[in-house]
Amino acid sequence: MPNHTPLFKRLGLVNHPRFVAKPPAQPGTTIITSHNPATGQTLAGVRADTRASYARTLDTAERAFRSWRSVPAPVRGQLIRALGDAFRAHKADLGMLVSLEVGKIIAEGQGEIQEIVDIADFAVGLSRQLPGHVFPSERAGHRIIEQWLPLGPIGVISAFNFPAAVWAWNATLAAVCGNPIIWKPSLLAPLTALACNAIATRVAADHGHPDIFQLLLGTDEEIAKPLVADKRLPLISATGSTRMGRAVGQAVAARLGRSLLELGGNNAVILAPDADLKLAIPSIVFGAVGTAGQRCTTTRRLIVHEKLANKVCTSLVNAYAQVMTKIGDPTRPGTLVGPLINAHAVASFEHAVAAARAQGGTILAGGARVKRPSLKGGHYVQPTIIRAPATNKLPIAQEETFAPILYIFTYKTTQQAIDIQNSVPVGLSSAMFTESYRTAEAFLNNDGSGSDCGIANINCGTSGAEIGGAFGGEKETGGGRESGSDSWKIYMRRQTSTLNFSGSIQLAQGITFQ
Ligand code: UN1
Repeated sequence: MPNHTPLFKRLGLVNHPRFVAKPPAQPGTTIITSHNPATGQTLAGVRADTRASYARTLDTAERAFRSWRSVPAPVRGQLIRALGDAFRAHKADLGMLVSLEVGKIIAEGQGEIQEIVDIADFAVGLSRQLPGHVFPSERAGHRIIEQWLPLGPIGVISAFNFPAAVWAWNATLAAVCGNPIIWKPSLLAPLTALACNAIATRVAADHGHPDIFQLLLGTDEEIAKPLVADKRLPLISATGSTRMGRAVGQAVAARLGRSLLELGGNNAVILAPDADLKLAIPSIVFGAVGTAGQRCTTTRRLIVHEKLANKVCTSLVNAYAQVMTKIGDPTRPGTLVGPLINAHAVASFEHAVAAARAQGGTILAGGARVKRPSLKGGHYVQPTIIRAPATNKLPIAQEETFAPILYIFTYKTTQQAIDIQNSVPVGLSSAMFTESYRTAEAFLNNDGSGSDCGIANINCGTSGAEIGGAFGGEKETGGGRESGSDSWKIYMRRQTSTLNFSGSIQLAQGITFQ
């Protein structure tokens, strides 16, 4: 078994009071054990939080808020600048830890850390802006201004598939907005969370604010449920399944808190009859197979014009034949497809394939577990293509299965393609490949009749969004927006002020009251 101790040492894990090098075989709930999905072996463990440490964490966050909010925003930005530099310096090691813990190939593990560096850069710039508005008043000698104020401690719940970047989207923006962060990561990626949070805490301590990044690790009963219900957290940002988001959204709404939900996706690529297949095929393959199909933005459906269908199926089957030879240890250069996260994910994959078969789908590629002796213990499945029957009816494709399964549908008219694309309950990402301006505009139509997703791309796949745009989606994706654009506003409270410099009192709406 490879020795990961040097890596853990470089990341400051080995001497961390919560790190458990050799967790007991039956740890119960006091230690969260991390497993390598590529081998099934135990990596290490992290001591879980308790009700008592929960209470301390919340008290600390409240205290930290009172001092952090008074630091001028551009000075807060300097802390985030140092944080970005620290992640730059640890990019290779943290990327490797992500690969070990959740099975991403090296390039994607590092890409995830790069996303932290990118959002940190964005947040530093933002720290000099946080722009408010000035509005004309209807009263002479008056002005209306709007300013944005720190909100309070922010709860962040993140999923295993982006175990670092999604925390950073929230943490960097929330921090420049003047808020401390309490992070409840996935129990499937506790080491990545511990390492990232330790780096952030060290940088924050160097800047005199040791308590703005805190971690709470524990079960739903012990930690997540109390966190979501806690009135001291004005905002809960949660990324994960629609089922989880529904529970979080309802609990937060019950206390009239604010939630930012980034939930499931069932993302489609539409291939118009004039699509440039040199662009489309590699984009589809990366979108469907990258991260072993475990991104919210994974391409799960291909909606191809009937004229192109056979040709596209053949090209994809050929591309997948090559990809099949590159399934394996994600930490090895050259691997393109790593494992799924655990045995449960493999069972969901098998369930979806069986359902598709029973519903009349044809398996064009893959469809089974990978049973290579060298990959024993790992949760590997074959990237899979399933063509829907001629009726286009394949109910299983309505569901998000977190695995590399691509369902193929055909269409005749652009409207039909858009209708199929919009027919699922979620609405995160979407893409169309076309050389025609008119067809592209039908997809993006500003009357809202095109794609109903939060992301709609032309000649660019569904996954791998940059941090600069707002990220999130509609319908059962939850409606939240994270990362770029004006997503920062959710981490602040808005205040409208009317300023009277006229020297007299005038009432609005022309009211006289004497
Ligand atoms: C997610 O899967 O939760 O657009 C986030 C992408 C990445 C982020 C995905 N930048 O695929």
